[in-house]
Amino acid sequence: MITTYERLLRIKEEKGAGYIVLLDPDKQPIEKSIEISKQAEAEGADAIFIGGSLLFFTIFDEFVKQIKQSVDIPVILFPGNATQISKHADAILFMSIISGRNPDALIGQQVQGAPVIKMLNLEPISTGYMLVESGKTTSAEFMSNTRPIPREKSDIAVAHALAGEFLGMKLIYLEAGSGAAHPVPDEMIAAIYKYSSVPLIVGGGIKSPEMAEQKVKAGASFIVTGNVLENGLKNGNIAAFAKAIHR
Ligand code: 1GP
Repeated sequence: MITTYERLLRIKEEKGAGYIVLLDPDKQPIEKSIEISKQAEAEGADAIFIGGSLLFFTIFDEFVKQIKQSVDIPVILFPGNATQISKHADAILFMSIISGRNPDALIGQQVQGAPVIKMLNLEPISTGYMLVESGKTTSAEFMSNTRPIPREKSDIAVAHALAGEFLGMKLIYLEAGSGAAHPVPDEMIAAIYKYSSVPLIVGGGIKSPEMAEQKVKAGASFIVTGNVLENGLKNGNIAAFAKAIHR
């Protein structure tokens, strides 16, 4: 059977780049999240991510179960910490915040989560998570207690991405942070794309299909949006992003 990671690679292969919709369980009632998921699938999104830097939500497992029951596209966990694990997902981004120097975010939470993931038989996708400065302090930055990479320092970003690749990571996630004032700069994406062969996920502060298209042109393999849909979902919204992102 094909793994979720292989499904992601296939999406990139067939469509040039993939579009992923992020659901933060805290942001809206579960019914609304289900509605967003169904619309995402109907309008051409390729996968759903579920997670958040900090969750007040108490029925994470039930949330993931209900989203999984609502769609056929992959449902992938994007955990803020080791409590955000559910057997109902197709896979989990097994992330290390490689842009930071906080041992708990580099390996501590992973040690907490690994045995649970093993026991649940959940597919881990090794992901190097890189926070990039985005104009204001984001929840991801504050909660992870790490400093983001300066926006203008593409060379530093390239070195981190290469280190992630050489450590065997299967994805690099370039993150400006949810609700970022500025998304990850195109120049930084292009610089990493030039040197690294690992698929790049780019997210945080992407507010329009045009912006998403620019990121794909720069070298992003997957685009993630969260806030832009949660704040005002209209018919055709997701389709416009999918159209801009897909070849
Ligand atoms: C956050 O990359 C995601 O991890 C999405 O960010 O909510 O700003 O779209 P936004």
